[in-house]
Amino acid sequence: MTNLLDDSKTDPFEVAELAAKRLAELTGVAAHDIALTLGSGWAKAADLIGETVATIDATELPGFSKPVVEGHVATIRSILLPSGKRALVLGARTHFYEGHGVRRVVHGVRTAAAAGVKVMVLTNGAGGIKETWKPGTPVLISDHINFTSTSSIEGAKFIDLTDAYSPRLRDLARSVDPTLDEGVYMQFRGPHYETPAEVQMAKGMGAHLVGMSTALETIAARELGMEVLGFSLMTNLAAGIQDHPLSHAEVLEAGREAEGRISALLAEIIGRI
Ligand code: 8IG
Repeated sequence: MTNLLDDSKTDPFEVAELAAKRLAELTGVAAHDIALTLGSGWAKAADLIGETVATIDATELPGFSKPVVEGHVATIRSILLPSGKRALVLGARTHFYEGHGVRRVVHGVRTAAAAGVKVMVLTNGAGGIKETWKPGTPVLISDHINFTSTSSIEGAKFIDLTDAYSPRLRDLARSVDPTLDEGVYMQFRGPHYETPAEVQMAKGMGAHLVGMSTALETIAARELGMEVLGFSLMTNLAAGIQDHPLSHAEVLEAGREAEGRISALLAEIIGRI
């Protein structure tokens, strides 16, 4: 399928501007303040943060395309928060492992920025390296290691990534739940999980979480000056840390079990931003 972003001559920021303009027309909301990408286990937060005023099919916006998984509809929801702020929930993220290139991976983030968003909330499901974490534990992302061998930046733009994950927002999250732990998230390409040897390498490099998203999205958000709040749901201990093989079914089950709890936590945090 053709996509505007696949043409190297098109400017991805122009496509994001077009998408934001169409978003405003379709939702009737001129600008948004906060955007959320809800990964495995976090989806229920969308129903808890406020009143959904519009739901659109992402494929109606320039640059977005049909999700690869049959039966999946990528929706974008505009939500009015009790504070009067406007939130955008970006459904069905494009993963780097899908092979459509980095532009498609970060198009939602760029569209959010073009729609006026200043705070980008990125959530995911991840494998945990800290043995003390139990599946179902939400972890604040304190920093990342981008292990994808690529960048979401095009051209010679030198983006500072010190405090990429906003210390202000991390403090705010901990004011809601002081027991929240933090960790360094390492993005692998996937879609296979790591070998136990790779997990030991990640541990040695300083990672506490391993996953297949988020780092490239954070880089794109920082290029655009957005504040980032990152959360992982630790659904499984990483390969070789747990005593049995990883299974997608087990990951989904841990997500389902934790969903109500962590979505309520995230909604409370969003309410204070
Ligand atoms: I959920 O153990 C989930 N996503 N790379 N490794 C990687 N991604 C993941 C994992 C994991 N668990």
